[in-house]
Amino acid sequence: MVFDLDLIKKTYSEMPAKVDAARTALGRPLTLAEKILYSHLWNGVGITDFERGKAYVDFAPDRVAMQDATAQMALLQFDTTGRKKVAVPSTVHCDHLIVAKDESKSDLKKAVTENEEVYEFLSSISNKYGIGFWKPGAGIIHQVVLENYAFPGGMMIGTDSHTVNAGGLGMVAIGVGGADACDVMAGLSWELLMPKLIGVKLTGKLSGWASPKDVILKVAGILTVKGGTNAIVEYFGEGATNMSCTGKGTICNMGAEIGATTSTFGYDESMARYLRSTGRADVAEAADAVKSYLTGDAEVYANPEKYFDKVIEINLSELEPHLNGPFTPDLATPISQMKEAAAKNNWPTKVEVGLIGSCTNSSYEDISRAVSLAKQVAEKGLKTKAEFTITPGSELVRYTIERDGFLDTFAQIGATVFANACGPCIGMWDRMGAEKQERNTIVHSFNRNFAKRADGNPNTLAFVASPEIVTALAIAGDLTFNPLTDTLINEKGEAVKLDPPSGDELPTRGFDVEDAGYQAPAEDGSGVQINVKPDSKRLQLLYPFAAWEGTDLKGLKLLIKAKGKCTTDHISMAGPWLKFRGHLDNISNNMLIGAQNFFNEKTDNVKNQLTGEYGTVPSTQRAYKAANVGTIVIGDENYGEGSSREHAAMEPRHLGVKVVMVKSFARIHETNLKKQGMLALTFANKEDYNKIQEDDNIDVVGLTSFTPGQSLHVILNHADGSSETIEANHSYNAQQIDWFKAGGALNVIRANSK
Ligand code: MIC
Ligand code: SF4
Repeated sequence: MVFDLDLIKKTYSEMPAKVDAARTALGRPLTLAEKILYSHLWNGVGITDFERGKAYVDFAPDRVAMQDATAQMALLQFDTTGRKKVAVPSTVHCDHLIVAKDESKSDLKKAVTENEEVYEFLSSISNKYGIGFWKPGAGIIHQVVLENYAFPGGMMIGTDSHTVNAGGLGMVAIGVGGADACDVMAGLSWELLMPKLIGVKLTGKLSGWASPKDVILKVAGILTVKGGTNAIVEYFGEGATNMSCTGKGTICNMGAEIGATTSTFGYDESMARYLRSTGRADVAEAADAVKSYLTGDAEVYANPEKYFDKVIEINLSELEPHLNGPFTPDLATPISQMKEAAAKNNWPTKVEVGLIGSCTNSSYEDISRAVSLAKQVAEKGLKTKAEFTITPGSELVRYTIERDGFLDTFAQIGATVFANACGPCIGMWDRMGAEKQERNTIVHSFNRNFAKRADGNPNTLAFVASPEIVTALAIAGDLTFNPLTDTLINEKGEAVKLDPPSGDELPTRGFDVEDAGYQAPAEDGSGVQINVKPDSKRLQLLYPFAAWEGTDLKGLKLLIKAKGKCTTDHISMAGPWLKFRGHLDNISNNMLIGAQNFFNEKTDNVKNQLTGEYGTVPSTQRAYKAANVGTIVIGDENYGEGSSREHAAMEPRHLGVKVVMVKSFARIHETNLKKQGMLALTFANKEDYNKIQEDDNIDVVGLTSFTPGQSLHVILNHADGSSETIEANHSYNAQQIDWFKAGGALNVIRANSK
C-alpha cells in the first residue's frame, strides 16, 4: 500500500537542493548516508562538516514506527506532553505479545484475549493521536514498514533496534527508545551523535547456498557486537546491485547485532522492483526522478578509503554460508568448519528445531528458497529429522506463500506455521519441555541468540543462519551437516545430496492479501477517551521523575557489579515479562535479574549492604529505595547491547538507582539512560572496574559543575576505611545535562509546553 505519498514527494522535491548545498559546503563528494543525514537536518541547523563520532546534531526524521512492547511506554509518555496529534506520520504494530505455541490461528486468538487491555489501549491512543494501527496478526513491524512505508532517501526512527531493516529500501532508519520517539511525535528535533561511516564494498554475485544473510553473518564476525557502534554501515558495489531488496533488508536488519547506528544501500533497480510489486509504483517513479541523490557519489565508491572511516570488502562469489553462535551473534563459523568447531566446543550436534522467518528473514525470496529444499525431502525419499517452524513476517507474505502452495509443501515436512509475529524470536515461544532446561541445539534465521532468548532455557544453544541453511540442517537434524559437500542417507539407504536452493525474488503472480490488518486513525481524534484502570496489572500512567537534588551524589551503595555480557535482555528480560511493558512498577521486578554478580558469579543474587543479606536484585533495590539510599550499578563492556527497550533505563530510574558506570555502553541504551535522567558514566581507565568492591560506599563528585567534555570523579570508600578516587568520563552535551538536572527529558518538554 502507499501511505503518505505527499510526504515522500515533498522529501524528493527538496532533496536535490539540500544535497547540493551540503556537497558545496563540505567541498567533497558525499556518501549516501551523508546525503540522507544532511537533507534531514532540523530546520535552522547550518550545514558544516560535523565531526563524526563527536558532534551531536539535530535531525528531522520523516516518520516514526513503534511496536506494541515499546509503544506502550512511548505513548504513555506522549500522552503527558499535551499535544493533540503526532507531528510526523507514525504507526503502531502489534507483534511482540503473541505467544507461539500450537499454530497461528489458535495462538493469535489466545493472544487477542490475553492482551485485550493493551491492544485496546494502543488502538484507542493511536486513534486519538492520528497514528496508523496495525492489528495483531498483521505482521512484524519491520516487514510491515518495508512493505508499506520505507522509501529510498527517507529518514525514520522506530522504537525497536531492528528499525534499521528499512535500510534495505535505502533509508536511514534508526532504532531508539520510546522517549526519543515521543520527542519526534511531539514535533521536536531528534538528536544523534554524527555517526562514523563504514563502507562495505560487495563485489561478485551470490550463488548456490550463499545468501544475503551470510554477508551480515560474516560482517558480524569481522566487526563483532560492538564494531558498528556509532557508525552507519553503507553497502555498495556490483554485489549490492546484484542482490534483492529484501536481501538488503536482511543485511541491514542484523546491523543491529554489530551495534551499528544503522546500515543502508543506495537506490537501485532491485528497490524499484520491490516498490512496484508492493503496490508503490508511484514511489518508484518519484525516486527514479531523483535517483542520483539516492545513492552515494561515484567518486566515493571509486575511492572508498578516502571517504569512509573504515572499508571492508567482501567478494560474494566466494562467500561461504555461516552459522553464528551460540549465545552471541558475532561468533561466526563458516559451514565447512562447523564439524571441527562443534567438536572443539562440545556443542550438541543434534538439531532439535529449525525455525525460519521473523523480521529478519521472511521475504518471499527467503521462503521460496527454503521451500525448494523442503520439496526435495519427498523427491529424494528423505525424512526431516528436526522439528521445523515458520513465522511469516507479515500477512501479505503469509497470504501470498499460502496461495503459491509453499505452506502446503512445508506442511509435508511436518512444519508448524506460527502467527505473523515475533514469537520464538523474542522468547514468546511456549516450547514443550523447555522448563526441563536440557542442553540442546536449535538453528534459526532470526538475528539474536543471547541465552534464554528463544525459549527461556539457558541451555538452549541457538545458531543463526540463513533460512536455506536452517532448512537443510533441520532436514539433516545435524549441526555439522554441510549441504555443499555432504550427503544424507534416504529411506532406501541411498546417499543423496541436496540441490542448492533456488527461488523467486518476488512472486511472479504478484503479492496478494485479503485483510492486511490496518486500522486508519480518526480524522479528529480529540473525542477519543483513553482509559487506564488504576488497578490494571498491565498498564500504569507515568509520574514525572524527581529532579536532580542539586548536589554531588554521596554514599551510594553498590547494587551490582555486573560481570561480562550484560545486554538489555539481562537488564530487562523479555519473554514472560513483555506483558508488563506498559506498567513500570510491575516490570521493574525483572530489573537486572539476568546480570551476573561479579562477586559470587550468581544471577539475581546480590548483597544488601544495609542488612548484609543476599537477595534478588529487584527486592534489594526496593529495600534501598525504602530506606532512601541511592545506588550505583557497575557494568562491563558494551553494557546494554541489544534492544531499544527503554525499560532497561526506566526501571533503575524508578527504583532509585542513580548511576550506571561501565567500561562502555551500547548507543541506544546510553541515550535511554540520559533521557530518563540517569547518570551514565564510563571508566576513564577500564582497569578501575577491578577496584570496585562489594561493600563500597560510592560518591560521585563534580556534578555542580557538570560540563560537556569534562570528566567527573568517583570516590570509592571501601569497607576497610580506605578510599580511592577514580576518573569517570561521560558523553553528555549541554542539552543532555539539562535533562539530567530536570530529572529526565520529558520534564524538560513538559516545562517548555507550559
Ligand atoms: C528485540 O529484538 O530484542 C526486540 C524485542 O524487538 C527489541 C524491542 C523490545 O525489547 O521491545 C528491540 O530489538 O529493540
Ligand atoms: Fe520481533 Fe525478533 Fe524482529 Fe525483534 S528481532 S522485531 S523480536 S522478530
